Amino acid sequence: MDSPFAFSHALCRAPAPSAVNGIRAGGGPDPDFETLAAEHRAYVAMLRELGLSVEVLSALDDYPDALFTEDVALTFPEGAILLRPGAASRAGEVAHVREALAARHPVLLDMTVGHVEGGDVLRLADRVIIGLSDRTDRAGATELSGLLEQLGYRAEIAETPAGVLHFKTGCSLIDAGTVLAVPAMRDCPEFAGLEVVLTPPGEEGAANILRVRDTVLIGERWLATQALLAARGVPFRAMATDHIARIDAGLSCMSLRW
Ligand code: CIR
Repeated sequence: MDSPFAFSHALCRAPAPSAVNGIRAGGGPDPDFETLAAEHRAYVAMLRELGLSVEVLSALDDYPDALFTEDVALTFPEGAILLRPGAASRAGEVAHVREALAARHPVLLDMTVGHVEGGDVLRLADRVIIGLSDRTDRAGATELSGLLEQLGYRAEIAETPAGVLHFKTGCSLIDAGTVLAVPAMRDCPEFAGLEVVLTPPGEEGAANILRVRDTVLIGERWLATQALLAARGVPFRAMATDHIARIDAGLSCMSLRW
């Protein structure tokens, strides 16, 4: 199996003005569309700077959350899998990535039952963890495990703590052997064999980092977590994410990578 970070391609989607109405669990201020769009452009530019070939699909105003391409498919060098998002308002997004993925992936598999969103799927070096959540159910996770096996990946099904939107809202890989996790996920049994580094107090929102090749992307406001990465000698780039975060998203959500 390849490194989980050795990406050469990414698929993104430009935000539509309706993105300000994206799903969000809590209250808080609305995102400002121009600022959110600027955050998205900077993200795409950063992926390109890190050497990826990035395709940016056109905005879909009927789907406020469609810029979060990570949730509607899984992509690997061996092929791609179209998912079934658990959020009803997001189900229709899947059809809009099919063509782009079919053009790039000779093997394209479909889920047929249950629900899985890509934010609940964490790829490790030797396996894939599928977190059950309000968006991902056991029927979907079980079917997805079989589809992953067809692509040569072993899957494990895990629990996501209540109140955490997606599994990867609460954890991400720093490197192949180290996971950054919120304290509520410290004892996740599927992390056995990995070093678990906890987000510093008050920085639970930092857990959704994105490692691309040798560089970790992290939200710019998470200074204590950045210090932690610096102390470990991990190269990182700080990104503006405040307005994306107002609709419950972080750095992994805005792309599919392979
Ligand atoms: C949603 O609730 O579906 C969007 N507002 C945020 C999706 C974030 N995606 C992710 O964590 N992978």
